Amino acid sequence: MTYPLKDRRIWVAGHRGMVGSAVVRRLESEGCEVIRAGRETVDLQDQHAVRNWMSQEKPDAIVLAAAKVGGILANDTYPVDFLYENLMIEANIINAAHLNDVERLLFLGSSCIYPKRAPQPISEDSLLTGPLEPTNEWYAIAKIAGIKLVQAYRKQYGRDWISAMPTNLYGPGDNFDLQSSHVLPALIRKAHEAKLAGSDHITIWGTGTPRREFLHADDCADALVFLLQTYSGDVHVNVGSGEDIPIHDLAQLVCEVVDFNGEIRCDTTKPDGTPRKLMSGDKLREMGWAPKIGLREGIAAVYRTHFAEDDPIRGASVVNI
Ligand code: GFB
Repeated sequence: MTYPLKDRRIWVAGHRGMVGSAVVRRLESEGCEVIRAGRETVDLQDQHAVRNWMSQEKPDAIVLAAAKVGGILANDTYPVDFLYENLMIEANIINAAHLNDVERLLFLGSSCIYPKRAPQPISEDSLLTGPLEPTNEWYAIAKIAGIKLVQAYRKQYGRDWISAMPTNLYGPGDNFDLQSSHVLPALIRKAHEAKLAGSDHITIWGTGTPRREFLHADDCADALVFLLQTYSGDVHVNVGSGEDIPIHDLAQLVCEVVDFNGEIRCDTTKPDGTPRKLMSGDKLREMGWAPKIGLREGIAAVYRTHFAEDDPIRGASVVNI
């Protein structure tokens, strides 16, 4: 199956977010027209506004990267926001895409959709086979609903739409707010600020024993464009690096990159979350895609981009739309 992007009009929903902006960069070489719509243009939580906007813009394809995202503490603290806002955004966009005959749609989920104790590495068929991780079950349920809605439109209306499940992502334009961010940007910022302050330690959340898989946003964007062009199937596709690392070792790696030599302390009043969520990348590898950016190299690039001249910390809001 091939879907040539040249001369197509592709809406990147969530174009300002870390993933959305990486997809916009990746599409630059495809000869397509990228449609952008900030929330000043259309409120994605307003069904009427989304239908009106879509009927005027009539994109040929949509990369649905708009979502309310955040780390473990934000997810655990704002369950209504993570469930309700993500349900509204995806339902409005997917339904309006159907009403406007959008040819291709790629829905973006997350690796937290899988059961807390799924056998590792986690394959796509582990979905809905066990209880979710409590700290982010609301976001997970919203994303599972999105996967199912895409499948429903394939089944009932023959829509050639697909879903992708990225692992924990990091990259340029990440959220560095220490309360709402994911672990990797938080550790980069903590090590950097400790170095500037001459502090003798940084404090990480939890025990440092959970393991996480990381993929650079530019690798993720490359995989998403690859799938948009080549994949058609009911089953969602995992997008990961295929390697995971204990959080404590990640903190050590970040300190090496930042050149901070202090102690790494653990605040065990904060949650660990799921012990591990390494995904199987076999399905995507068999299609011929593989990541290019190694973790150390990727962290160093993010550090240069956001902290080299000690940029003001871009504490992006929790809402990356
Ligand atoms: O990245 P993170 O916030 O989210 O946390 P999840 C990953 C691990 O890093 C957890 C630990 O065990 C955290 O306790 N950690 C250590 C820290 N220090 C820090 C810190 O300073 N900040 C943060 N944020 N974590 C998310 C889901 O789960 O995964 C989202 O909540 C999404 O919905 C995302 O699915 C991909 O990996 O635990």
